[in-house]
Amino acid sequence: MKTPSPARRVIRTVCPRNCYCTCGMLVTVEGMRVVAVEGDPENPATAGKVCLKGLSYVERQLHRDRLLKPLRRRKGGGFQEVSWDTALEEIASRLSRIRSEWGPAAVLYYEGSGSHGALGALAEAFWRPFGGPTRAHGDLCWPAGLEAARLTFGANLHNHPVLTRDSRFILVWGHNPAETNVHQWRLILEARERGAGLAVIDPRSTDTTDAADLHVQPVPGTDGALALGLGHVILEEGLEDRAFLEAHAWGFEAYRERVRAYPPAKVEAITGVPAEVIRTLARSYATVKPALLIAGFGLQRHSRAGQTIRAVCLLPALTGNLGVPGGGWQYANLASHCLRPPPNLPPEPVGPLRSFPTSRLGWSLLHLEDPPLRAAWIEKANPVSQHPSTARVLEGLRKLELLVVVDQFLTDTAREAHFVLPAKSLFEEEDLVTAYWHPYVQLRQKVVDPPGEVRTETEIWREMCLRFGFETGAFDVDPEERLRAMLPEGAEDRLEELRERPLILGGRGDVPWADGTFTTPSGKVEFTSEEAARLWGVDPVPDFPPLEEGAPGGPGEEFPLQLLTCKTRERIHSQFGNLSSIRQVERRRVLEMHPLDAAARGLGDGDRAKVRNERGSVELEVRLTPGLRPGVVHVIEGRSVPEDPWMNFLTSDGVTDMGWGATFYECRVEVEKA
Ligand SMILES: Nc1nc2c(c(=O)[nH]1)N[C@H]1C(S)=C(S)[C@@H](COP(=O)(O)OP(=O)(O)OC[C@H]3O[C@@H](n4cnc5c(=O)[nH]c(N)nc54)[C@H](O)[C@@H]3O)O[C@H]1N2
Ligand SMILES: Nc1nc2c(c(=O)[nH]1)N[C@H]1C(S)=C(S)[C@@H](COP(=O)(O)OP(=O)(O)OC[C@H]3O[C@@H](n4cnc5c(=O)[nH]c(N)nc54)[C@H](O)[C@@H]3O)O[C@H]1N2
Ligand code: SF4
Ligand SMILES: [Mo]
Repeated sequence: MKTPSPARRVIRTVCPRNCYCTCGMLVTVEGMRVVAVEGDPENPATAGKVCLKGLSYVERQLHRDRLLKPLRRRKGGGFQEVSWDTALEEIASRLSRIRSEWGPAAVLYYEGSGSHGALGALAEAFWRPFGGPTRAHGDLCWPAGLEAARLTFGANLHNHPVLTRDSRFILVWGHNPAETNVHQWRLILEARERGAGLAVIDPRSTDTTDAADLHVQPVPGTDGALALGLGHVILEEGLEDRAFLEAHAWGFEAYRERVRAYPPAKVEAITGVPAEVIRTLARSYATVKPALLIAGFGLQRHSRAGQTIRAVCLLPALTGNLGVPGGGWQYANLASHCLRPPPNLPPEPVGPLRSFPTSRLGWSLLHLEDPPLRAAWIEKANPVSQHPSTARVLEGLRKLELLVVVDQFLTDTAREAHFVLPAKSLFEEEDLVTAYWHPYVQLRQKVVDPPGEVRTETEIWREMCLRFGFETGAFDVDPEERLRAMLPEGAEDRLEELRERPLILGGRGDVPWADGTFTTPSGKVEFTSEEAARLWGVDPVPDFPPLEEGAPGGPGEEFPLQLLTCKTRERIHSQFGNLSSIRQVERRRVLEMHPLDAAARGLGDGDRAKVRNERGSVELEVRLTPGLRPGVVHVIEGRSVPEDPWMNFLTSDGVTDMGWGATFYECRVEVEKA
């Protein structure tokens, strides 16, 4: 056995990726080297396990591609290393000139989801006194569903994840937890071992659907109709929970009227799901108790997202599954989102501040006026890979006078920058991290110092403030005192405890709504929401307006196939794909296509094919995939290395009906031999 080095130590920290799990981790360090990562058994939801990506941090931490010094674009192309002073001086002087010539709104500040941590808010210490840059609102991910659930229940909360084990029937809808929430998957499998039924609604076959008793494959984007159809059967057969509805439903009669218009035969015509399957699913879900409905973010990446999630999330209320251990509605759990902003932030600038829906980034870079965007600062984001309508994003970024990107790697976005500033990793700064599936606040303890000349974003913003002569009060605080002050009122003295274990500090209980209190305007579950109509101009009762671009039979028959670009187990979006530990095991990017669709186009397994629409075209190898719903094609999203396809050249920069989300999965294409 190797003798442990005297400097060998194990430090508790947390994975800050945009991932449901937000795993607690124990990191072994020797000197300044991370030598092992394990799961933290103190986190009851993530139970001492991390995924392959978590394990791969050992490779990622000091990977040869990691940026260690600031880079400045060379005149003839390529980059040269420069000192921090040179980089920040030049950036500050160019930003300052643009601000005085065009005003602060000529600068875009955009922060993505690359790393979660409460200290990210320190960017405000610079941008507020700067006068307020243009920003993006909404996001690329989940906001339509968040808003739909908020309108219905008053908040986004769900049962403690471990209560999944007590479920007797689990309905997973537009979600692939076997890949995207591996801890939820572990709990679902435990419930299965204890006898729970599992139904999955997904147009694709996935590891999740492979384990189900019932796999339902609707036409993508038609789930609103399917949910209304299930409501129809449940009411027609008297399977609703009358006592719950009498006490807690608002606007129920209008909902009853609405679902009357969605009998199974009509829903079959819209969704492609046989009427008998709709009946079977409705009966299983409404009669086996407690039943848990888990809806994914994949369900709401189209323009009717909000109305769809409203229709889906009423089903647990209709069947009396809310406020019940083992039952419930799972979409997002914001119970841990209870932290306060960092102390001493300067006040917000007065006056209207400009922003645009995130998915419209490319368009906004190209077309915003008064003032046009002249500069952008992008951190924790890789929009050239991750935003829709890549052609517009690239063109928009290329016309900027100044693009600053803060990242660990030279990503597709960083390659477009005038300056690339090297970013810290998760191990290099102490921070607080919240989650969106489990209820724990965790301390991301610092594990090692940043390598090379890497600086934390906190230091970068402080330096920028100094260069502009702004107050640095938000930075001149002891880092531990700052984190203490960010804990919720009354919990300030619990920072030391967080070094030992994750804590529930939000105080919302393990089973929300067990007391029947809903924080909606009516105090009840809103089957009818006047607020939805007022804020978003939608029907107050969930309805099913067909997609603009999404569904076959609609306009655009020229592009008859629906393209989905979903997540994969081995990466988080554009992250991790550059690591050899990941590349050794991950699946290739291929065009998954139903054999019937392929045959109709003279394509066979392994052929090169061109996927195209009016926005762009991408070449890929065909993989015949009988498990797909015919009419649907799929390619894994996220671009980490040059050989990955650029799928977002094809996607549209549409905006969801609520919450300003993106419409990645409302994407029609045609495929032909390349
Ligand atoms: N390994 C890994 N885990 C991740 C991530 C990652 O990149 N990698 N990303 C994290 C993030 S940011 C997110 S947002 C989540 C997303 O996690 P999920 O909610 O699982 O989202 P998606 O993979 O987008 O879609 C899930 C499933 O929905 C199906 N689907 C697509 N359109 C429709 C539809 O119209 N109706 C129905 N019924 N199903 C549809 C897709 O075929 C897909 O299998 O995962 C998080 N976890
Ligand atoms: N076609 C298609 N496109 C999609 C989706 C889809 O389903 N299909 N899903 C969408 C969804 S759900 C999401 S959430 C978005 C995600 O979009 P992004 O948030 O842009 O995604 P990431 O690839 O995770 O990129 C974040 C970048 O952050 C960097 N980074 C990591 N840690 C740090 C840090 O501490 N500091 C700094 N400065 N940088 C850091 C990483 O190296 C990476 O380059 O993508 C969306 N795009
Ligand atoms: S990527 Fe997700 S599952 Fe993997 S270690 Fe991080 S939080 Fe856990
Ligand atoms: Mo996301």
